[in-house]
Amino acid sequence: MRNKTILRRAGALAAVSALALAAACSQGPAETPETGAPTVEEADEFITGVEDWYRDFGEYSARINWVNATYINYDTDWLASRVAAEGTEMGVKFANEAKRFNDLDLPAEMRRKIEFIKLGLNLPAPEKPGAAKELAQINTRMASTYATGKIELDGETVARVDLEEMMGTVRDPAKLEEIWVKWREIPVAENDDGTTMKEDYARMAEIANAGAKELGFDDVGAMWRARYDLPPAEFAAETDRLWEQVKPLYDQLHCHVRAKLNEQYGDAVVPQGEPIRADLLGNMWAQSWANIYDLVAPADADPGYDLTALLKAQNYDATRMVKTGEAFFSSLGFEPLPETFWERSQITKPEDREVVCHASAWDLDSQDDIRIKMCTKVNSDDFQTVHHELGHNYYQRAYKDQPPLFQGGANGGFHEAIGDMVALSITPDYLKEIGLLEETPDASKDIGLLMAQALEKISFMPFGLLMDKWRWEVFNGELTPETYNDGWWELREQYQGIRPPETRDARYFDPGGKYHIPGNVSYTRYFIAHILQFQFHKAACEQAGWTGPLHRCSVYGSKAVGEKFNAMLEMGASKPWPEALDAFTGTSKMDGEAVVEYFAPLMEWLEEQNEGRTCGW
Ligand code: X8Z
Ligand code: ZN
Repeated sequence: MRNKTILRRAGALAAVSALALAAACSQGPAETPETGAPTVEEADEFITGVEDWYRDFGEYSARINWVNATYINYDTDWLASRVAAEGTEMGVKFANEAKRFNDLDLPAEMRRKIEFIKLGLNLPAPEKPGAAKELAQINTRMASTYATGKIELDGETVARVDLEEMMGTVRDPAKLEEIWVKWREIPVAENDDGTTMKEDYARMAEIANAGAKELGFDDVGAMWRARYDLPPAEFAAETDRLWEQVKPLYDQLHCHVRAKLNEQYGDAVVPQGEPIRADLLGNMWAQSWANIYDLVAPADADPGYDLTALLKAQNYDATRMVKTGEAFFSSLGFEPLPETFWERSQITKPEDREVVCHASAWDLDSQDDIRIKMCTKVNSDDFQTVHHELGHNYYQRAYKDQPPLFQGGANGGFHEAIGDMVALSITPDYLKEIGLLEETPDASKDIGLLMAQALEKISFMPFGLLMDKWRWEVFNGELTPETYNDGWWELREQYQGIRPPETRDARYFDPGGKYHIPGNVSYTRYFIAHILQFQFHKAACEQAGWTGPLHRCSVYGSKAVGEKFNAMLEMGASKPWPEALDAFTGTSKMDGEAVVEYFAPLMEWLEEQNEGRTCGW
């Protein structure tokens, strides 16, 4: 997601440098701030300068990036690249200036801001002239290549969103393989200037790593891991601990899904005891398997309805899906979205120009100009995504009165978990209440409901974890361009138990087929979010007085939950995340137990189904 959090932070930092310079000049020639012993007053002045500039440059940068993402052409790429370079240059200067206050005893809030200034850039560049510009050009080119790459199928150019959708509906393995393979030609195809995304990626890693080292980090990966209020190594261990908690569930799901796909496609296509072919799981990246529900759930365990079919039957269009999402937040007590949201959002794909279709949420002015950018399709996947994106927008609005450096999620995972938590309340009772469903299925359908949810959420978890494990290995030098692809498939096999439909030699750059790799959006946030959203959901259900099974709980309409939720959202990034977590859930520890509890009945069912099967790969 090229969302505001990243853009604005980079931009804001950049702007401050110039401000600091102006202030230094007006103070006269006495003593340069760099040489004198730093004081708390100087730190305060420095932070104020950074934040002032942040406000101004952040909005400027966000508006350019919005125009670029919703109208990709030579000129908007030029502008986006220019503003990114400016932001990086300034951000690096500020991060270096901030080091001056490293040993100064500061009040907690100021210390936190100084640390944020040092960590603010998503990808730093070295101070060497030209480095930030080259980095920005590379990143803009990678993002555009990903968004606009053309793919032909049966003699016609097919829109990328249509190909994504086809991965969920086509059931012919040969066709699936064809789409899957063609999608992955883009990252190794030559751009107009003869470069490829793969080469660009390698150069990006080189420049950004040099930048990270200059700022005192081991590499970019260490810098990304440092954003979680923990030493980087401890954070990595924490993600592994959470994965171990949910892995038994994944292993059982994998075993069952493989057995059912084997029934569908036969031994030649889905051999038992081996990793599953990645193109058969209903999704371009095998990150969510919800679209193969019909293939893997027994007939007597259907969820009682098909949400895509219900939306279509009731003639929902994209805007109505967003209005429905808004209504959920309103039921919790949140103010309606501003009129400008509806005027300025991109809710469906414009036909007359190139755009970034990957969904994102934006906060253009750090106040009320919030928007989403999607190429929404009327289906269950996008109904979820609408709630996901709105979660970002409501979070952004809730923390708008925080100082600029604290306008962000408690950590990246929180930002990704807000809308998802709300979407966990899309239960049969809720669908009935809003008129989408006539009759709610009885308890005999629970395994079906849980299966549908597990195919969405549990299948995601190893993917959510390995994306950054791969990047951590790229940034720390363990992987080189020659081993990028092998390293990718090793992780895909190890964590997800999947394999490519054909041999993928070192020439390929399959990670580049996933938006967040050319977009440089860190991904551990989504893994964390998949744990957190269940913790939030459980806490919310308890606050609402729910005593039944978690998967049947909807907090729709609960003002009490909304109030407490808002209290956490309003904090933004002002406090270490354990405090934000505690404010809403009463615990300061991330914990996969809520996931385990939610899926307990399914786990039992899967273990029965898998009896006598050979699981694992
Ligand atoms: O990128 C997203 C959101 C935007 S922040 C649509 N997600 C990840 C993905 O699509 O890979 C949400 C789930 C994971
Ligand atoms: Zn998101």
